Amino acid sequence: MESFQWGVAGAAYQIEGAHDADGKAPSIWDDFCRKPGNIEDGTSADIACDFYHRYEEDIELARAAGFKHFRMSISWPRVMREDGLPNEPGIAFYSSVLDALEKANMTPCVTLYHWDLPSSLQTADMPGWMSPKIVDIFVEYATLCFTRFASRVPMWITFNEPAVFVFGGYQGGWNAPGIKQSVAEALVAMRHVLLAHAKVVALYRARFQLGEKTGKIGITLNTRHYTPVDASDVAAKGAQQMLEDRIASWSDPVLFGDFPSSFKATHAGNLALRLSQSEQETLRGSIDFLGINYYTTSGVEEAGGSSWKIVDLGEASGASWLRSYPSGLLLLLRWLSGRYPGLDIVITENGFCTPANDPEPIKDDVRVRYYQDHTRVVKEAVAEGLPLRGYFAWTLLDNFEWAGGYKERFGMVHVNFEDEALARTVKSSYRWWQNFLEQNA
Ligand code: GBH
Repeated sequence: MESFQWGVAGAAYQIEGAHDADGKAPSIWDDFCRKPGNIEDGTSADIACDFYHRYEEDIELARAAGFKHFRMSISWPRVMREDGLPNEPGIAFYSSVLDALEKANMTPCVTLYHWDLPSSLQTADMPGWMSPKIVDIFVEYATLCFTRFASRVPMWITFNEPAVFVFGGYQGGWNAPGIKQSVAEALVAMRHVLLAHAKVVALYRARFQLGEKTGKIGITLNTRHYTPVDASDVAAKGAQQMLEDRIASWSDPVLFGDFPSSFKATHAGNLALRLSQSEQETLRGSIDFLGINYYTTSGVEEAGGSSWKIVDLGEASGASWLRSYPSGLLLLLRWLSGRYPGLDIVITENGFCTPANDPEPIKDDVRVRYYQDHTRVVKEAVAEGLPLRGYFAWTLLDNFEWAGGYKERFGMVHVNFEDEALARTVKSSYRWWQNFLEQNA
C-alpha cells in the first residue's frame, strides 16, 4: 500500500459557518435553510462547526489522527462577489487553510462545487443549473480558483455528487434550490453540469495542470452497489440497469463521451441528452480519476414475471438510506473497473451515521466496526489489483447534514452544538483511525 492515499473529507457549507463574514454572499443553501420545513430540525449552517475561525485546531485534529490527505471544498460565494470580482478576504481564508495543511504535512484535495451555488445565480432570470449560461459562469469561477490555488493543490474535483444536487435540487426538491419538476426537465441541469465539467477540465489541462502534469482532476459521484439477491436473470438485469441509470449515466459521458444507451432509451426523445460531436469530444476522457462516495448497497430481487424490486441489505444506521454492507464496495469496484479498464478510482467519501440523540456519542463502536469492515475491503481490492488509489473517510467533525440538519452525525470527532463553545471531543472511531494509520503509514 506504498503510495495509497489515506485521507479525511469534508465540505465548506457543512462546517465553515461564518455565513456572512468578510464579504461572503449568500448561497442557495443559506436560502433553502430559511424556508420552514426544508431542514428536519429547522436549523441552518450559519455557524455550523465554525471551521472558518477554528480551522487550525481542526486541521491539527486531522493531522494528529495521522491522515496525510485532506479533502475540502471551496465555497463559491465566499471567493467570488456577485459582480464576478474576487472576494479577497474569502480567498485569504482558503489560502490560510492551505498554509495550515502544508504545515501539518497534509495534501489537499479540493472540490470546486459541493452544492453551495451563489444565490445571485438562482433567480427568476437565471435559473441556476437549468440555465445554459451557467456553463461559462462556472468556468469563470473555476478560473479564479485555479489562478489562486492550482500551484498548491495537486488534486481537484469539479463536482461532488452531481446526481444529488441535480435531481435533489431540480426534481425531488429536498435539496437546494428545492425545485420540484419532472425528471425530463431536470435532465437539462444534468446536461449543463456535464458540459461545465468538461470545459473546466479542458481549461485546467491547458493552463493550470502542475508541472510534469502531476496535478489531477476528476469528478465525484454518489454511488451504491446494486446487487442481485437471488439467482434470477430478472434480478441480474435489474441490478445492471440500476447501476447504469444511477452511476454510468454520469461516468459514461465523462469517459466515453456519451450517455449509456439504456439511459437514452429510458429518456427517449429528450433533447437534453443529445450531445453534439464536439460536446462528446470535450467530455470523452475528461477525468484523470473517478471519485466515488460509497456508503451503502441495495439488493435487487425478482418480484414476479419480469419485474424486480429494491430491497434493504445490511446493518441499519442513524440514516434510513444508509445500511452497512462492506462487500458491496468490492463488487462495485469490480463493476467499475470492468466497465472502465485501467481507470484510477478514489473513494472520496465513506462513513457511517449515528443519531444525535445517541446516549453515548463518544463510544461510537458501530462506526469503528463500519470503518474496520470497509478498510478491510479497501485492502482486499488493492491486493486484487483493482486500480484503487485512495480512500477518504467521511468525516472529521459532526456537522450540518443538509436536510438532516444536526440530527445525523457522521463525525469521528463529536461537536457540542448545544453550547456556543462548540467543543470538540474525539470519539472511539478517531482513536481507531489513529491506530490504523500508525500501522498503515
Ligand atoms: C454525501 O451524500 C455528501 O457528499 C456529503 O456532503 C454528506 O454529508 C454525506 O454524503 C453523508 O450523507 O433520498 O433517502 O436517499 C450522500 C448521498 C444523497 C444521502 C441524498 C442522503 C437523501 C436521502 N446522500 N440522500 S434519500
